[in-house]
Amino acid sequence: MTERPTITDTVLDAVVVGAGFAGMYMLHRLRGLGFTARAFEAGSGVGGTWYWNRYPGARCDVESMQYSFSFSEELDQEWDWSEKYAPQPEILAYANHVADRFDLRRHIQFDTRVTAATFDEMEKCWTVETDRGDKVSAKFCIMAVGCLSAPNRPRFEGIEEFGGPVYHTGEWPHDGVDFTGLRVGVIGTGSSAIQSIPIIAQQAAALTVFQRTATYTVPAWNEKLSPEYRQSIKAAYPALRAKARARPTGIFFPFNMKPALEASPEEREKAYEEAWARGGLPFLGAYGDLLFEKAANNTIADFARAKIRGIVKDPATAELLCPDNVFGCKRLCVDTGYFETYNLPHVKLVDVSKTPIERFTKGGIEVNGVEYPLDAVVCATGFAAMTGSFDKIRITGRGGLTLAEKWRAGPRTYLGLASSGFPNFFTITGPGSPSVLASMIQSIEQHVDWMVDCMAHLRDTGARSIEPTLAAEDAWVEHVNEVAQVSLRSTCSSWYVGANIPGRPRVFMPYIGGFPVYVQKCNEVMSAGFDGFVLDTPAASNAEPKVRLTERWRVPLDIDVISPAAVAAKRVPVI
Ligand code: N01
Repeated sequence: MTERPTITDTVLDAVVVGAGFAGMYMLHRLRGLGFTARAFEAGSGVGGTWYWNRYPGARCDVESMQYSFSFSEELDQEWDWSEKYAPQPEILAYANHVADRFDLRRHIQFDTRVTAATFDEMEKCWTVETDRGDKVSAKFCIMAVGCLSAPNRPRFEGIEEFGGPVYHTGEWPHDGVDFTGLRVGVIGTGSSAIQSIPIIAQQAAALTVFQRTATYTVPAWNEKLSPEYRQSIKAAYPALRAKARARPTGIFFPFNMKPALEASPEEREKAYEEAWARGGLPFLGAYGDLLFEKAANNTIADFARAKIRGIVKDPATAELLCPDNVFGCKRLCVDTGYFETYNLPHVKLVDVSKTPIERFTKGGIEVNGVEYPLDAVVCATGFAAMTGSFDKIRITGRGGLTLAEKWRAGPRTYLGLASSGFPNFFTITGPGSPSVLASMIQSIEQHVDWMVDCMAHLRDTGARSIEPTLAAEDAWVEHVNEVAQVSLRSTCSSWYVGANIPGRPRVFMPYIGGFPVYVQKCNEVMSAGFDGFVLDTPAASNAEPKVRLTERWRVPLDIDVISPAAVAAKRVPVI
């Protein structure tokens, strides 16, 4: 960490908390419209998720040609992704390239964690404080803290007595870890575990996986991208981006809207085999009713379990690995050689669903009276999703209300953009927006463009503040809940509902109604002069909002996938 003077007398238009993809793009847009802004970032570099998650095998599960910024045609053309699913180092290199290319670093204070943000009702501005003693004032406070960035470290008894190192996948050492010759334990079987287990198994002398819930995972069939393929995408990049924006997930891939229950068993088997052969998250797009009808979901779940039984040679291990919950209810995983890893003689699976991990001992982990000897442990135990990073900062709005108090029974926002009682406070990919159910980078860009147009409108009109009305927020929260109930996604104990961590309120946090439907709503709110928001505007001003950045989000729905009937019935298939 480099020495630097404390910043105490700065007055800015905006403070941005975080310099991942969200914070970087926000800085870029703010600077472009002449706002003064500074980002505070806890890490020593840009990249957010891709800065922290350096565990072995970390890579994206959205195809790289679509997992990138879309705002700059030059950026699209000059960057070359090497693989279908980009590995973490390459995504981090891309983030660094963006920071350099758009000259963002000089607006970022690294190695600095924001500890408090307090709204001054008289001055209508935020005071933001950091763990390095900085205290700056800004009209707008923008949270770019990410959805999966507060690691969940369960409090296992005896963990401090364990003789070896304990790692968390979300805070991986920058120098890497050499597991050669070690007996390694991995706790958890979510996406991070599923990606890292096959790689750790290649190094470790023995690998023991502690599984609480078995996971559905689909092969990635990752491969190198040829220059010809890259060129074919680049030749029509804007068209691909436009098609992606019109999709429920903000990602373009083949999708079949026909119901699984209307197909014969033979037709279904063929469709699932073909979708499995394509691999990845689009597997869930094999039929249109899979996340709405339990009987339809059973057909794809049976297919996936048969695949596991076909791959894993030991029948008892195969049965343990077969999930019994709704397929795709928890976030679907995408793997390379995950189930095959359990055929290796030095890899063991331990069920901790009925008998949880009792304690760490000096030499290992104890479950049900049995000690498993270990030299190192990897906690792939996930995150306090969506709200965890907000909880770490004391955020105080009007009347001394803290965000933690307001969100005690679950997050409450209007459109996931802002929260009543917290004027001039924006939440990029906040709870109540599609965020993790859509391509994160698309979600980030749409949110930032909307927010910066909104801030520019305040500047145009001389307005001092904006915040949602309680009525608009309540109606939106109700809608988010109502739509969630339609999907089978709301039925299991996933991090989407906060159920991965004991004591968190059970609320479906992201908006599942589909990215384009959501974007339409944001556009309508802006066109109607920020309907559902209260602006503290001078009486003389009734200027209409000028659309500067949000124009590119005015795309039609993709009728093949999102028919008006599907939207009316709130059955928009989000993968
Ligand atoms: O975390 P998770 P993750 N004792 O919460 C288990 C994104 N991501 O880091 O299911 C024992 O999914 C827990 O068990 P259970 C992606 O959106 C993307 O893997 O709660 N076990 C679960 O098995 C993903 O969904 C990519 O019963 C305990 C595991 O730990 C999200 O991040 C890659 C436990 C946690 O799984 C989070 O993924 C990686 C305990 N006390 C992540 N506590 C890609 O782009 C928790 N567990 C590919």
